[in-house]
Amino acid sequence: MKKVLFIQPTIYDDRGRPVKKSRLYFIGLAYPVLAALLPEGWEAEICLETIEDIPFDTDAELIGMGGMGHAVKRSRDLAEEFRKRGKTVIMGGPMASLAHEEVGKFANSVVIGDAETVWTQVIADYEAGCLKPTYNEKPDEFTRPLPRYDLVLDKKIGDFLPVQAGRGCPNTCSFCSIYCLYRGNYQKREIEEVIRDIRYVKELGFKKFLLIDDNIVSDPPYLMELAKEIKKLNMTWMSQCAIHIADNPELLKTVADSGCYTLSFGLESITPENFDTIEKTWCNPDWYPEIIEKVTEAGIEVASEMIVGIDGDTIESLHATADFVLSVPIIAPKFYIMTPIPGTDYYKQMCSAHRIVETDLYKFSPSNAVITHPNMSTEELNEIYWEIYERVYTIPHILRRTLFNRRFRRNPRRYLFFLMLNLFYRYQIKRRIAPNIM
Ligand code: B12
Ligand code: SF4
Repeated sequence: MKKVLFIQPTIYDDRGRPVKKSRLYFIGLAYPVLAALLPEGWEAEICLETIEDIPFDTDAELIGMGGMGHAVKRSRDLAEEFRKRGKTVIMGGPMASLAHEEVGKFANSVVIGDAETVWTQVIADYEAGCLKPTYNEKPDEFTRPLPRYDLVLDKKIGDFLPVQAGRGCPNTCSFCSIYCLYRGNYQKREIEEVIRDIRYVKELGFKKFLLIDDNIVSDPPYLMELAKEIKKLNMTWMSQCAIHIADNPELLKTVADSGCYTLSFGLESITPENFDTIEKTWCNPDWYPEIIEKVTEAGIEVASEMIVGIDGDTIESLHATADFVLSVPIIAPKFYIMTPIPGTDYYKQMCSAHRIVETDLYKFSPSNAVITHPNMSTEELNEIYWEIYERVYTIPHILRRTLFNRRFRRNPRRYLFFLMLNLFYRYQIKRRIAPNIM
């Protein structure tokens, strides 16, 4: 048997050490899918570096790797080490796709975009000795076999598995990797196929799953039908979506009834003029308190993602952002410094405006300002980023969000989980690691 070793690399901390954890709650779906698509005669192994040592002396001949955002720096270092050892390294995933020229410098081959239709060709070309430097084929339809979850089941992962219904998003936010990869297209799988995967997750003994779609409300009638089918499986789930879901009370109720208990929203900012800058003009922050109230009242907790340092921000508006987050029932608020991800439209704009001050692409992290700002210096922006986090993650605020939450009695176990999550984020903030479950 020939073998591919898929590595989900970890990330470096601010002292350049690979971050290690005792448990990895979120696992990606790419490798269980790519393993399922391997032709006969090939076997696969998955290494989750955050919780496992890299088997450098592996008997695998192919190494398959991704790497998200600035975390691709770790993939580069691992790729170089494996190539010294005579292995062939294939890279893929969103970052490799958007920055394929850079990634191509250290990988033997880069798969740009979704790999379902091209992966068997990649393997065939490798076996024939004619691996191409890049592969780029857009699948017409979105279908795939059952993911090889069995390859991760004996690892220290969370109590849920990832499932995907659709990919891409109809919106066109200029800073977003998903817009720049899918250009406003939303591709969805047949509902029976998605339910087949969820049922399999249940058969494996899991009561929860993570719907890893970019925006589950991209096609509301589809989501309505999917949620009705999910309900029959009696499981709980979480996902991410645009705020539009709150405009449709029937859909919101159906999604909540189907077992959805957390949705993450890209709220981005409370400064209205910022939405023109990032081309997310359909968003109005004045609606946020009502939307958050509607979603939590439906029984779904709101997690939020916000950007710090869009052009319209001032030091005052950023402090007001922290006040806002503390004034509404958001269970897990997260912040990111405005970063032009290579390959995105926003990156191109920043390059043309000569506003990028950091030349090392691998330092484009969510806690490091890399572009000039009209109203503050990069140092001020970096400082205020951590100040906001410190203010939002004090022990009293964490307790208010979780244990003293008026919804606590509905499901104490759930809020104990959120308490642990908030404490974990606080622990990371104290160590100046941008909060993430990884
Ligand atoms: C789950 C998830 C996580 C999890 C698990 C991470 C992991 N290492 O797998 C956690 C929470 C830990 C995480 C962390 C981060 N993430 Co993340 N994450 C996701 C999410 C929601 C789903 C990933 C997934 O499983 N998708 C489903 C699979 C099937 O799709 P896929 O990964 O795209 O894979 C397909 C193709 O891309 C390709 N492919 C993918 N990998 C490979 C590898 C090879 C060898 C080949 C041939 C092909 C291939 O084939 C697959 C089938 O078509 C995506 C959003 C998204 N749409 O993907 C963001 C996303 C990938 N994350 C992102 C980012 C920025 C991060 C962080 C840097 C966040 C941060 N600021 O700290 C960290 C980095 C952590 C790390 N160690 O690398 C960005 C990446 C942007 C970019 N330009 O790279 C995304 C796109 C979110 C977004 N909208 O911006 N993430
Ligand atoms: S709504 Fe979210 S996923 Fe969709 S393009 Fe905008 S930022 Fe990206």
